[in-house]
Amino acid sequence: LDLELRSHGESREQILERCRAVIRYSVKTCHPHFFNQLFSGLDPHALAGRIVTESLNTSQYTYEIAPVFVLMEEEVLKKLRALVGWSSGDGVFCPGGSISNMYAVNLARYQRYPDCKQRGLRALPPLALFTSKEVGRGTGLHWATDSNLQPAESETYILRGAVPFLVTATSGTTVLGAFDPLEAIADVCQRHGLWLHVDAAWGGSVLLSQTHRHLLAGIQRADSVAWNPHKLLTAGLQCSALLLRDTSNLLKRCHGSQASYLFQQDKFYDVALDTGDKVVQCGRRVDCLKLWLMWKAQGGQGLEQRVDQAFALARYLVEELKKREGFELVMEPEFVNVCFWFVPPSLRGKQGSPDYAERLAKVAPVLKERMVKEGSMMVGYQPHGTRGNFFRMVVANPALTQADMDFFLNELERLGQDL
Ligand code: ABU
Repeated sequence: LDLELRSHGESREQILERCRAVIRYSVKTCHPHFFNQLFSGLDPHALAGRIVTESLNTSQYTYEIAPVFVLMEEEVLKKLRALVGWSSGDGVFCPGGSISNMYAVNLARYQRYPDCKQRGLRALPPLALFTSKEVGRGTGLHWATDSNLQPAESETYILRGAVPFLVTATSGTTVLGAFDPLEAIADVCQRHGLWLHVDAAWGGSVLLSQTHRHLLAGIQRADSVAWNPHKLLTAGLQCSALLLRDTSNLLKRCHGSQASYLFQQDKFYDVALDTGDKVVQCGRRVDCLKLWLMWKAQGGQGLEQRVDQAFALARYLVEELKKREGFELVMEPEFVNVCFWFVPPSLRGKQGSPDYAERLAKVAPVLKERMVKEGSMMVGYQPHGTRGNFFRMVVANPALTQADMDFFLNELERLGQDL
């Protein structure tokens, strides 16, 4: 792979060969045996939307250069909000779920301290946010997870120390695919006047399924929701919505900087259509068309079927896995993340031995190396809390069949038969 940039240009044939090399050496994330991330698969309509978006090459920040996309973004956000359970509100597409979550933190803080932009953060008292242990490190106060939030325990935390301003709950955690009990958390937030943000980047698409949307029961009580249709809905990277219940223009008041070269107030159209001041970034990619076009083609019913099919295939995988020697579930999945250890022949029946956990944790990295070097499939692994490395299989690609689940189990057995 020749990456060096030179002073002379190359011929069209050479450029075509460069393109082939890029494709040859890149990971084919749309392949049905790519199980490594929370996204996989290629929807042809979403792809068409992405090609049109790239070709038109505009920025979502002003109506004057993105008239169709400004109107379309609002229509798509309105649809997503309706699935959350809101008939009004606000929102914006962001560059990924973490940025959506960060914006929610900004909004919760700004709502409580509207003068924080003028006074600066040092003028504010120490602030506390509450989140599940799954979410990460930092200064937030944590509750235990596996969907075991104890609201009473959290209330005890709220009463001491810094000023609480925000609770973030998760609908579909990254590794285990767990869903926090939103009704119970919303009760606590309501009692204490706290902003409730739901990180549904992964699990938000479950709202499309009449069968499974109960997992997010209570989400309509949130103040903000992050939802990434580029994950389970395969809209294509990236497509990450931040949805708000707010109708008071909080996004613009919090993030806006009124750049006079973009957001002139004496334009010939309604300047509320200039959405660029809703975010701290300036240029903003068009992320709505791929989802809009896919939705037009599939309809809400087609997308619902995809979600239901993913759940059904994950259940099939779990049942098949249980029939085989050498596979040990980490937990019964709530979602389409199937987490398990592959126990190789040399470790079977040795569960009681003192070095069992240590030896088991070394298995996943070896199998991963083997599958990547063979190019046969790709699945992620990680340690988690006190648990040693285990595989996280993600059943997300709409092209998957039961045969792919069988292949997956057979392939792990084949790759690990000599261990
Ligand atoms: N935003 C977290 C996604 C990580 C993953 O694909 O596993």
